[in-house]
Amino acid sequence: MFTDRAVIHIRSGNGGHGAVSFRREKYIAAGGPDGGDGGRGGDVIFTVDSGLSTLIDFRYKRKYAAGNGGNGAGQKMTGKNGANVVIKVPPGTIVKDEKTGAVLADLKYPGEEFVAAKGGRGGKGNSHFATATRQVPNFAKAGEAGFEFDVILELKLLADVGLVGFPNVGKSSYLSVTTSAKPEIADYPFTTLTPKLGVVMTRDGSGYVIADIPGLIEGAAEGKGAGHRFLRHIERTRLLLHIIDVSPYSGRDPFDDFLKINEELRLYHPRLASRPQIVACNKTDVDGARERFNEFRSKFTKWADENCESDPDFAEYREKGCYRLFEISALTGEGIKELCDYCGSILKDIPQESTFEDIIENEGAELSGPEEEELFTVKMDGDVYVICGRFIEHLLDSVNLGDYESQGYFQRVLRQKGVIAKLEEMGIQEGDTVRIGDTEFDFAF
Ligand SMILES: Nc1nc2c(ncn2[C@@H]2O[C@H](COP(=O)(O)OP(=O)(O)OP(=O)(O)O)[C@@H](O)[C@H]2O)c(=O)[nH]1
Ligand SMILES: [Mg+2]
Repeated sequence: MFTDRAVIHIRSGNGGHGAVSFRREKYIAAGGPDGGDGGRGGDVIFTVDSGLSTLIDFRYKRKYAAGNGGNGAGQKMTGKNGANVVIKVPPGTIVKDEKTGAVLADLKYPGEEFVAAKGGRGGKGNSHFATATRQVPNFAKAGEAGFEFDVILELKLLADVGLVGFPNVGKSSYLSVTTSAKPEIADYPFTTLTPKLGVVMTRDGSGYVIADIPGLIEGAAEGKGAGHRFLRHIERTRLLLHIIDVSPYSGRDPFDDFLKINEELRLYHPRLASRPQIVACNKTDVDGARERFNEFRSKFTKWADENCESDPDFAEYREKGCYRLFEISALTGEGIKELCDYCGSILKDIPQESTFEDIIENEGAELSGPEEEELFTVKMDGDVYVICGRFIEHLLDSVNLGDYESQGYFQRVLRQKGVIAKLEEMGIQEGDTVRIGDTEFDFAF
């Protein structure tokens, strides 16, 4: 599968320093310490945005820094917390540590979040350090430094648009002029043997992925040629771009081509035939192509009108701009930009999640199965119950076990995720020792 990749630099904020200050008020002789705490540094957070499908944004912006916490001040004033930086990534993005190559997160679901670098904690002001014997604490704590490192983002690209059509109509040529992909192009059928992908940049700066699918022939749905395998790829795309050769060279009738390819799609899966489709007549630069295009247009329009009458779903599609006809030349570039932008605008109304969920459904065992099972594991180390799992270590990092409310939260999450049930199933008794990471505590739930 084709992967998109980007390396970016991230930095979480430093915690602010605690203040050294003493109360100064009229009529109060020796005021006590009143230095406030430093604010917390901002986190670097990745979040999954289903509106994105590529890592194209990271080619331009490579540095992401969260805000530093403000320093504490007198009168117990706490410094401001630094602002978090939230980095939006498309579903399916894997975040890796650039140095070690370790996978830090595998972000799949819209809305999912991952804190890649926590901001430093603010230092405590001197007001915390007064004791009975030390009434004038002349020190405060410095804020903790944030973290700074490079991460690799990797995305297995899912194609948004699938190019379909007869062999030799110019699908690879279209890919090569609209993206930076370099497919093989030649004047004979079946040049493209495996699907190729490329990222199209639209004028508004967003991107989408197109897949150049090897030419289909009649009988593909029955498994003729390698058609069946290619149809599986098309199944995953949100929009079909049907390319038709209107030059006299093809030796076939363009409208006949159009119907035949659609018939193959329908035979393979009725859902494919009703997938939004844009029709692009290519090679309009060739002599005689114009006449053939005009002929195609009148037959096509008649066909579309008839379909609208008999099928309300089709009418709705057409209203939304699907089955719109374009004239292009991949050779001269005519009509290409308009078509690219049009596909981009249509895609905005076709939800992304459904395609992604489809894939999880199809490849369920591979993608979602192990994730669920490996949420956490419990092992015995002598008498100690050892709980492992990335989520649980994150959880522990994010709570303060010395704090009553935090403890309550921690226990609730453990219960929700089934950790308590698992421990009980293993026969844990009150007072037994539980270990998570480096932290040990007594079981008391
Ligand atoms: N004149 C002209 N020739 C074109 C145009 N687009 C593609 N061609 C030529 O048509 C031939 C086939 O183009 P490809 O892009 O390889 O076609 P394909 O649909 O990918 O073909 P397969 O991979 O074999 O299915 C090549 O010789 C291209 O140079 C065009 O707009 N005008
Ligand atoms: Mg090709």
